[in-house]
Amino acid sequence: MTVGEVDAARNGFDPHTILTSWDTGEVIWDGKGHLCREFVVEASDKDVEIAPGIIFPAWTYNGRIPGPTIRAMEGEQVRIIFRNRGSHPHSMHFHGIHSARMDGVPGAGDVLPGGEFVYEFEAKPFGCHLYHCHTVPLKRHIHKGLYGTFIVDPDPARHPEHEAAARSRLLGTPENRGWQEFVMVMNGFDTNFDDENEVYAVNTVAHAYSRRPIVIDRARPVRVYLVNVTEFDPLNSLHLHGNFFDYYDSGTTLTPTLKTVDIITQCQGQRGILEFTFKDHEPGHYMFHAHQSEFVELGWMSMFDVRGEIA
Ligand SMILES: [Cu+2]
Repeated sequence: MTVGEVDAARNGFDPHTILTSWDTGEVIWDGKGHLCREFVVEASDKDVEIAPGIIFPAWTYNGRIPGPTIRAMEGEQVRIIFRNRGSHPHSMHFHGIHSARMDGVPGAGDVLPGGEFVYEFEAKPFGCHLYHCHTVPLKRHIHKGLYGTFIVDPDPARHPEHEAAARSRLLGTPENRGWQEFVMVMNGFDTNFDDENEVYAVNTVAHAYSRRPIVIDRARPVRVYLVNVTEFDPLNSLHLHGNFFDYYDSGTTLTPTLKTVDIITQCQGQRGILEFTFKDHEPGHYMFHAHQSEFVELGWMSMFDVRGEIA
């Protein structure tokens, strides 16, 4: 494992906080008589400590990697005010259903340094999505840290056949509060610019969740929004120890697309939702990590600290 501590205060963010931080924006009137959920995102250059003593010259959304976890409900109008305070042109390209004008690609929402663009679209389809910079050269712009998770919660009223599942996914409901939800972005960092990663992580800081395990209440189920943005390697993966989970590919269904698996493999840009429980397990430290051993040694090793009384 890495030796020493990463200075979260200097980074301005802590991977443990990122796990459960949702940016739900602000609900405003859009000026045309409709309600709209508005977010503000700024790109900036920033040095980020990704492992003890290893400083990466990053580009960030809102000063953190991954950027804010933007969360809205299916059908809501979403407006993202994007300001580029960085030294290079950038954009926000959302995975979702929207018009070409709002796609955040060269010629449609890429923003020069000092500029601003407002992306506006309906939040759909429900699921676990992502956003990232789509300015060329793409692999450099993404890998520098310009990516984040975009969660669209299902609207239970639209899914009467799976209303209970939809309510459990919808932030703010009592059913949702029964769950322990975490966002995990699998990423890597090429510190010497040779097109290979020297450091791997979930939510940026190598070994953050093995040095300080994620505390789990065994009585409550766990839901992980898992996104792979790792550049330069074709695949990344998550393997859970001592347990199995159900998986919802892209999160766009309310019934699992894979049942009872203990590894999920994702290409870059792939993502999905994992659901599992430790209710019948004894308390203890349960590992989860990439099943590529190289990634494990270079930072992608994590631990759940399952707590609770045994009946
Ligand atoms: Cu960019």
